[in-house]
Amino acid sequence: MLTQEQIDFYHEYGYLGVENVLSEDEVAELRLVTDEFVEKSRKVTEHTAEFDLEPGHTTENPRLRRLKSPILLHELYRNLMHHENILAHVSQLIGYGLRSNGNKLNMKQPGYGSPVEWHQDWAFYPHTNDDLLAVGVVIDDMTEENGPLLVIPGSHKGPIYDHNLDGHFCGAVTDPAFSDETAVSVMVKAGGVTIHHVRMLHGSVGNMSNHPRRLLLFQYCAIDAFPLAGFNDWDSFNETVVRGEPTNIPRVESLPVRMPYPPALRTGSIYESQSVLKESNFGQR
Ligand SMILES: O=C(O)CCC(=O)C(=O)O
Repeated sequence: MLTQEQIDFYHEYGYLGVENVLSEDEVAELRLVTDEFVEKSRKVTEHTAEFDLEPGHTTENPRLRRLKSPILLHELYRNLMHHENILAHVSQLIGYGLRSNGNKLNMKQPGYGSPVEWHQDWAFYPHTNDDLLAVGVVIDDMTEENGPLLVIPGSHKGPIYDHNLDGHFCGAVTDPAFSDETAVSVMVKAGGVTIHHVRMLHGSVGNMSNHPRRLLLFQYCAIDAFPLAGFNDWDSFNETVVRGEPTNIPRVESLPVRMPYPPALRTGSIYESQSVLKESNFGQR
């Protein structure tokens, strides 16, 4: 369980790093299964519904950047989304009833792992209230060198920045007023988790170290948070319930919102959407 101090920290600053959520055996299994997918990616030469590839990916030298929906690919990932320790932490922060609105496994391999430009998840999927967060299961120790998750403490209480370029959503902050001067790294060891609020400004630089940095991300929403875009089918919506009873009564709060429209020119993953940026938004980093 999280301590009251950790809960207060999350509400004040919008993020947390929590150590020792998974056992060593669980982490070992996670690495093994994830390595198998890198092997499988040798068979593909272009992005697929399952795999997002780094530039330079080949059969001889596979460079798998992301598993797009790992819970559909392996029961280990599916079970982890329902892991008792993880759900206990999430419920302490956003309430008992939970849905999941996405999952992915980002791999930053040594020497070339791509950056993820500054963005706010809320710019991708605004809801009727902002009790949404992402849990990152840390598969490899995060270090300053291997592209740890970066956050801007307290930014979850601030504005939603412009994420459009040349009239289209691009999945990255483009607002010239944005500054990352107060950013911090969320340093967590393998087996721990990062947690960030849906409105948190976050990103990560490329991995220029000799060590991998893989992060399995689960997005959770309070069960009474309804998406402002992309809601189409009641039954499939309720299949995303992780715990608690579905409700047809959204909790509606007055919050800053930008819709992710007109839609991105490049789609398939955040890396693709952000690839239209003319230069990185990482400032001096
Ligand atoms: O992998 C990371 O460092 C950041 C992940 C993220 O924010 C995303 O994929 O949306």
